Amino acid sequence: MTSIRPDPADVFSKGYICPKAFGLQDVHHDPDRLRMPLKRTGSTWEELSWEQAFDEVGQKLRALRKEHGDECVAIYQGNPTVHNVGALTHGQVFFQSIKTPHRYTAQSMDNLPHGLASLSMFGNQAILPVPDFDRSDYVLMLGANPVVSGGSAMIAPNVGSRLRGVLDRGGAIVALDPRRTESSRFASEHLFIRPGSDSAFLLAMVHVLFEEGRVALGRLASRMRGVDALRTLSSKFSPETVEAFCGVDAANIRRLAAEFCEAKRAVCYGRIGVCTQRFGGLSAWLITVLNAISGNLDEVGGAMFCKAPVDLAMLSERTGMRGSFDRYRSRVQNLPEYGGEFPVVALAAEIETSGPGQVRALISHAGNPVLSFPDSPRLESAIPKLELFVAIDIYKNETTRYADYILPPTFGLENDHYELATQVVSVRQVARFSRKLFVRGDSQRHDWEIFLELYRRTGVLSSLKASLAKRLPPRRIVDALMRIGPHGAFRGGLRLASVVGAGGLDMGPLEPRLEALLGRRNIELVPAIYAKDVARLVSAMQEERPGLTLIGRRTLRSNNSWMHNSPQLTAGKNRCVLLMHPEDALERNIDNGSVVDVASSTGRIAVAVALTDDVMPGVVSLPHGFGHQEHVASGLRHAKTVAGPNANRLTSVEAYDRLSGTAALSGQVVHVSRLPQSTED
Ligand SMILES: Nc1nc2c(c(=O)[nH]1)N[C@H]1C(S)=C(S)[C@@H](COP(=O)(O)OP(=O)(O)OC[C@H]3O[C@@H](n4cnc5c(=O)[nH]c(N)nc54)[C@H](O)[C@@H]3O)O[C@H]1N2
Ligand SMILES: Nc1nc2c(c(=O)[nH]1)N[C@H]1C(S)=C(S)[C@@H](COP(=O)(O)OP(=O)(O)OC[C@H]3O[C@@H](n4cnc5c(=O)[nH]c(N)nc54)[C@H](O)[C@@H]3O)O[C@H]1N2
Ligand SMILES: [Mo]
Repeated sequence: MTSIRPDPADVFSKGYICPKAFGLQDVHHDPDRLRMPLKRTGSTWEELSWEQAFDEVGQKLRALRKEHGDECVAIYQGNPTVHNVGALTHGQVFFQSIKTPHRYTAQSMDNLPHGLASLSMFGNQAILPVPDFDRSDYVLMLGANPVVSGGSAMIAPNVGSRLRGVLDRGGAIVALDPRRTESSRFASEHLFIRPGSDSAFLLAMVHVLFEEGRVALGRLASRMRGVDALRTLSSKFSPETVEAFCGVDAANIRRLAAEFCEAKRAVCYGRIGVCTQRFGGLSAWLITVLNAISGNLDEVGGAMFCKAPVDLAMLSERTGMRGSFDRYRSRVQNLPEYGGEFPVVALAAEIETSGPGQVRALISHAGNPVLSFPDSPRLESAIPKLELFVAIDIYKNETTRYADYILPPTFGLENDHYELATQVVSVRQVARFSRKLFVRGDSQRHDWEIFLELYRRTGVLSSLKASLAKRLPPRRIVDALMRIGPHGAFRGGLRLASVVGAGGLDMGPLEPRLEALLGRRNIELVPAIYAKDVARLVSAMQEERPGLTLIGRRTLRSNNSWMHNSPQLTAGKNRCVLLMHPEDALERNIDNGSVVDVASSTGRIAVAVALTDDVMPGVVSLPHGFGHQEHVASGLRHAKTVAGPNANRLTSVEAYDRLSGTAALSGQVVHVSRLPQSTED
């Protein structure tokens, strides 16, 4: 691989490329990348043949299952599994065939509240709204920074130019964020909002819509239930009642409500900032409520539903697998199940606490929980208590260094690529498939091949089924699903070969489709779980919260915790700094650039501070995914030279949305003080 360049002919990106993509070259050639299975005995590592590794892992898993039952096995599926087509087509089988409640994925520190809102309001967690930015006249954006993140729960290349398009059309973008972000700079207006207060702000918006007679249900009026309940629920939340809690003036809330309703096509979009907080469930629900009662649900320029080539929403309707919530609860903390998984905040205690149902084995696929989980040091100290830890990962990193076995798959351009999961939230109906550019070596295995072999050796899949599945590589499954999908008839039949042949296909902008997905179901505006949770918000509004509030930050050249071994992506200045408002610094006698002590209820770190009025007074911001230097036993030789502490030393597993179980990574109370040494410098 000599260079990576954007492709101007690409139907979707049109020549836009994310800076992280350049880092793929470094990962591809990375001498630290693992290519053969590793086995750890104490602190020594030994390379194994695949045959032997599968044999040993299979045997150990079988023995554990026999002795303690399936529920002693926990599985974590990390973020990259969402972008790995084989992990989705084949990985899920393992996930489902081992009868354990201990399934964990990154979504419980990410988008779970959005899925829960869809499940509760539309009856299906896969019916996910996507903001139709390209045709909207008014975008109200909360807790998202798509110019840096590349868009999330919304797939749109070159978000910056799309946002600029809204303003060029004479529209407006209002960003509500405790930090004036890179995306806020594309907005016509940015307002600070106090972390964790979005649900109160949104209830006040709803309140004004009712009070001023602006509620307009539009085309879907006859399908909506609970309008009166919503009016009653929001009646206590006048803008004047919430302004102090939110840090947004009542007059501004009233004005925004009016603007939102007066715009021809408006959409409210909220992302991780509204999800990974104390009231993630309420906030995600209220975003869809606001879109619904302003007549912007399933309408052009509003919150729409993508008819993806592989139509996972419709497939889940047809198969009746619409998702679930709270069918059962976790053993130790009594946390609700969602879609057959427990929230990640439950895992450490489930390993630590003995008794029937204790987690004794962990299979981690494409995850780095020792950096990415809330209170990650606690998980780190729980991991050695496991009887077996198997990691499927390309690196020996901060987490996998604790594994008994690391099974390293092929990576990136050695794989066929299709965005099976995220295409459902694409802002256009596109089909793009990238053939692998490098043929894997004989001694390498794809993620999906590793899964199949594990199922077989563990005894969850018969040899016959495993060998049949082996003849069905991910691309064949994608092809079959495309043919039966909604575009199967597009230009004489959409199939993988036609997509590949054309270099990708664009089948146009989003089209209204919610009624087809809902079938006979209605839209529940006020599902009981939310009505009940509002009481918790009311009491939080009276609380005093001393100290500063910590929020996160994503940086353009980081990808959560795992691309810092790329020299290209980590060149230049230290990006893992604590942003602090000058007023807060003055009060604490803290100078720009000095190293400060940051303490929370769970841990403390030392970090360099950068003063800026881009953060709200009372709020400090620190990116996650760093902390490599603290882990000398990791095999990431370059990452270990990258500065920056692990933000998740500060986040607590006790901080989660009581409704959904989603980790509250944002909104942790911290105390920041000058370090004695920094005076001497
Ligand atoms: N404080 C704080 N913490 C956060 C967040 C935050 O905003 N603030 N964000 C949260 C969010 S949204 C997420 S999604 C999580 C992410 O956290 P994780 O799910 O733990 O994912 P990553 O940190 O991205 O680590 C990915 C791992 O996958 C490996 N990998 C990469 N590609 C492949 C592949 O193709 N196959 C395999 N088998 N392995 C691969 C990498 O080596 C790495 O070990 O972090 C969460 N943690
Ligand atoms: N470059 C880069 N891109 C990424 C990633 C990465 O690590 N680096 N990670 C990927 C992943 S896994 C994900 S899930 C997506 C996430 O995509 P986004 O959700 O767009 O991610 P963030 O940049 O974390 O944006 C969250 C915003 O919420 C704000 N915020 C924090 N707390 C609150 C609050 O209580 N209320 C409000 N209103 N705002 C708040 C933060 O200041 C921040 O601006 O990004 C993906 N893209
Ligand atoms: Mo994420």
